[in-house]
Amino acid sequence: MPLYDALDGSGVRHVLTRHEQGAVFAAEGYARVTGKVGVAMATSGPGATNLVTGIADAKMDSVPLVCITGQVRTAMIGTDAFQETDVFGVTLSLTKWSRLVRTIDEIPDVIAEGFHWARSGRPGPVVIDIPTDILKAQKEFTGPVNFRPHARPSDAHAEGAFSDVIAALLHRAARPVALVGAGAKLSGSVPELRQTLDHLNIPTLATVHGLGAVRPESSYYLGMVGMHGTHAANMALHETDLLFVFGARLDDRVTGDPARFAPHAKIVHFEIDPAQLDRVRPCELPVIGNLADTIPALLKELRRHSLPDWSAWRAVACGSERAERDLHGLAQPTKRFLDELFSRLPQDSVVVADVGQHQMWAAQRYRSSSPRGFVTSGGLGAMGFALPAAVGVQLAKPETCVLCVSGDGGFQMNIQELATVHRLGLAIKMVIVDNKYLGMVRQWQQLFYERNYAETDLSDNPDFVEIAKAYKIHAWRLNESAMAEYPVASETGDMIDRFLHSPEPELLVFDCHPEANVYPMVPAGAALSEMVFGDK
Ligand SMILES: Cc1ncc(C[n+]2csc(CCOP(=O)(O)OP(=O)(O)O)c2C)c(N)n1
Ligand SMILES: [Mg+2]
Repeated sequence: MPLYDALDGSGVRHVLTRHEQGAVFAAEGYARVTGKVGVAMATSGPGATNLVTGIADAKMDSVPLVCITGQVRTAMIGTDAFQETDVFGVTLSLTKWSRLVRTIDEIPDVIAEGFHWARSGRPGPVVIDIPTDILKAQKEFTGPVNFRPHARPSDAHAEGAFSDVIAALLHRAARPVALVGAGAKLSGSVPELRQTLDHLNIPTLATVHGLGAVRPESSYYLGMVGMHGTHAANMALHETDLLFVFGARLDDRVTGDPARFAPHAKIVHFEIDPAQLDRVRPCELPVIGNLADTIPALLKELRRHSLPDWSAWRAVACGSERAERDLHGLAQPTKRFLDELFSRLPQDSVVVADVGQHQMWAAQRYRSSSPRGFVTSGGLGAMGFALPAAVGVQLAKPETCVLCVSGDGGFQMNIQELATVHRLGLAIKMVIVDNKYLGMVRQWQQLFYERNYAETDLSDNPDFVEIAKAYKIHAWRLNESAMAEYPVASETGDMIDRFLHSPEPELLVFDCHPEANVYPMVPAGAALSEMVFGDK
């Protein structure tokens, strides 16, 4: 209350969500599209613990976040006071940096240092816990703030230092590949990365967070890697003998069986966080630093060397026999629907996806070259992320079309944020891919548990159109039969256009086949070369 009392009229814009998890995901949405620090606040105890999932999510996906939590008064700490939780302790393993404030004098420095750690190096979450007596105390701020970040040695030394090694590796390589992760967009080095890739002209792949960093129309681009990546991308990884990794941590959804990941490759890893190196196996050459420094240095070196002729390898890796292979028919209408939506989106729109089958279909169909245009909870995979994250994205970019794609399960995890959407009049375009299942889990039950769909049936879903109405949000329903004709009938197309271009919030419920599956797929424990393309 003392903080809210002071905030009122302070000029800082505060957005009230309906659940603290909504607040932290909204702050993440804001941070993910702007690169600026998102801030979420919550009261002590249950308010603070409701932030935990968002903090874990920000840690996994390198999102700059400052969470400010209220704490019981200093004298009561450790007494099991009313609404006391040791938030510092609870979030210790999830934060980059955290602090329990003990005196009012610390506040300016703690805030400065917190924001510094959230956005410096590999971005991540910070927690600042402030007891209520300190929030109530008054003191004139006379400045200055004493905190000064430690000067880091310049990354410029990377220049030259690795050129000979890279040149030698390149000249010995017959099948080089580039893998692009989140680091390119986080560091703001996408233009330089694209120049580098154009120069290298080698088969190039993206992780889910790398989508948009590579121009999808580039002749050398093979699409997304990993469990639901493209056949071409995964085979290129399996065959490569020299792998450039640009800002990706090689998570297990990317590598498949780590023991059999890129088995022939020497790895050159461009990475800001040394802790992410050698996770799968030792790399031949780590290039530690901000990609904004190391990629331009690489490009400069590359331009001084002539490169071998890799056209035969390019022809194999990008060849038509590796074109999209998905022999599973039941998901076609949903994929067409997403294609239809994405192709009608205005340029520079942002797609926010929740977690599950719809997320993977959306990632597979996403074809934009907007580096921060695809927002999803990748590392943690937190259902309920999309709707509140879309709130944060739309607040950060009021003029941008924000398309939120959720599942019927995940949408119900933060459905209360429809009230925030309505209250703020945010023109978010919300889609629920309604397959009446916790679909991704059901898919695994079908494939690996003999179709025992234990506790994944959502056939008693509420009527989402009626729910939206109760929140005073316009809603529609579209049956997958509308996608039987392709290209779609003009009325369907017009309806999708009206939906996307409406100045109001809109919800569109798409009825998806309950047993539609995501393919291709690398089964758990398999190598990337062991993809399956449809149901047995
Ligand atoms: C908070 C949370 N709980 C559980 C899971 C495990 N999980 C992953 S996908 C999924 C099903 C998602 O169902 P739905 O939102 O309907 O999306 P669909 O897969 O059907 O498209 C579940 C339960 C998770 N990722 N996050
Ligand atoms: Mg579902």
